[in-house]
Amino acid sequence: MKTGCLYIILLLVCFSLHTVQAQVKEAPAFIKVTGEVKTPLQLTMTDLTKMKATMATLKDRDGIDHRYTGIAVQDILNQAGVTTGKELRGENLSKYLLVRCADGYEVVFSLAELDSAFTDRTVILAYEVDSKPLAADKGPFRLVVPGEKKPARSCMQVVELVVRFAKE
Ligand SMILES: Nc1nc2c(c(=O)[nH]1)N[C@H]1C(S)=C(S)[C@@H](COP(=O)(O)O)O[C@H]1N2
Ligand SMILES: [Mo]
Repeated sequence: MKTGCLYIILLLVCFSLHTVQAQVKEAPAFIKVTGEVKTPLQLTMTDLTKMKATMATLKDRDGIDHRYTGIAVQDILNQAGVTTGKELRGENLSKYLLVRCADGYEVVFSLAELDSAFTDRTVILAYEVDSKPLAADKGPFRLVVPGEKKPARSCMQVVELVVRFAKE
């Protein structure tokens, strides 16, 4: 009898642990930079926090402002040897960045949209919101795209930045 009870309790514990784990699907604590890059990268939280920090403000879907800290996407692309700044001309203007997230959500930007030679708007890969790490279901990394009417391209749980040519 006693062992039967223990067995049932053990089963219940295992089941509840499994359910808790299933609720929060965590994204990995690193991002990959791949595609049309000189140097493919895998950047951890430690790598990113060593780079120059940039702030950006974004309203959530309830209209409340939040202050995000992260790295300018252009700086990350530069580190991977992507054509930015003076190199962003001619056929390179047909390149785009595909941002992939843990839940399968994907958004794209033309490289020019992310480049300070073309725009004053700075898109960042954020690792903190209001001076705190991002929540597990939103981070560890979130794109923050200021100056848009919707926060829909500010994608959460970013796992990969892929650079591609729009034409062959
Ligand atoms: N990975 C991922 N990011 C996402 C989404 C999503 O479904 N998956 N939804 C987007 C949409 S449509 C909105 S409105 C905002 C909501 O951001 P908030 O939680 O800061 O309000 O997240 C955006 N980022
Ligand atoms: Mo949305």
